[in-house]
Amino acid sequence: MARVFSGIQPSGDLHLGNLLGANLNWVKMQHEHDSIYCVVDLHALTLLKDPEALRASTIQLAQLLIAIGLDPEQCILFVQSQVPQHPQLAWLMECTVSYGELSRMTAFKDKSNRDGTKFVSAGLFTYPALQAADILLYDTDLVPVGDDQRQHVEITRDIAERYNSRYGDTFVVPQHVIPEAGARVMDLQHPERKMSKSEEGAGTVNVLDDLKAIEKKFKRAVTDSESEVRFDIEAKPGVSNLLSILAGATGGDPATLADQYEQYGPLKADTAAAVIALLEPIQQRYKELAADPAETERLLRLGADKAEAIAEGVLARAKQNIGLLS
Ligand code: ATP
Ligand code: LTN
Repeated sequence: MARVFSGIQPSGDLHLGNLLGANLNWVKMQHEHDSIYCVVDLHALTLLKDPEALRASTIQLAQLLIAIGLDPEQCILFVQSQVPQHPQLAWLMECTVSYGELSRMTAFKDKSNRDGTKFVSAGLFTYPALQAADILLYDTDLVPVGDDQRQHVEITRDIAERYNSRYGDTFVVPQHVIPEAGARVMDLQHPERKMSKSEEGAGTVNVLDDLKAIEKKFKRAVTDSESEVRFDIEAKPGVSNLLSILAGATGGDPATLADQYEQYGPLKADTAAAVIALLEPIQQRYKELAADPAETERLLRLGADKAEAIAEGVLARAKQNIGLLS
């Protein structure tokens, strides 16, 4: 059975992009493969955080993932900092990746240049080494992510191949899994940029948003001055984004769905309705889980123990091959 691994940062509110780009695939894959999912709190430290807010976001994100459908009996769900092998292997990864390779990462360039980023931590720069450690620690075959993570999975493959050729066969070389619809959900107000946790506003649809507010956000979504409904990301980014969201939420194909609409109004209304139908039961389940954080913490601790049992063996192999004492 294939091994699946993916991670998500507790860096802000979970949004529709996360859901359609990654998390719904996680739910599906837990039934088909041997799946491990991680709330990557160490990655969230790359941008300055309030300690209490970080702790609360970590628990909340785990509860949201369970509410979406991750089942701790079907997959391993854990928090990165509770498995010490992650930062340990990350050092070996940092010594296997080059400064030049890390300098080419678009996520680093974007985040370090963003307005309001006063302090660019070294961790933001070496972030992909920790991500490579996350993935390689579990002999991972498949990494379900959104399109923006393509480059980070590529660099993980390069690191694994380099390590294997320098020190002998050590790591499985993983592949990304990117969904056909919803891999790149764009901001509803700025359809030229991706919906993002760190750029909230009227263009971001959060999983816990009030359902009426979601309807409004879709009604006000930016389209264009033509009136033709057509799937064409270059020429019609706003309309194409709505079609992708509708397809991602209903399991259809954006270009085929376009044929069913002649006007923007009904497309917006149907997309809002599909998203609300997707989110309403998630919000219900989340409310129940949120009432018992101690139970979530217990489940996460069990997950961390299961993850560590696997990570321990892979780290020992990596240390042995590179010449460290056991
Ligand atoms: P940040 O803005 O802080 O970088 P984020 O919203 O990009 O956060 P991450 O924790 O970095 O969220 O990503 C979690 C998963 O969600 C990743 O697999 C990522 O590819 C996916 N993802 C994030 N944003 C989108 C989006 N707009 N469309 C599709 N997938 C997305
Ligand atoms: N960098 C990713 C989060 C992440 C991840 C991972 C994804 C950290 N470790 C391992 C897949 C596999 C992000 O920002 N979305």
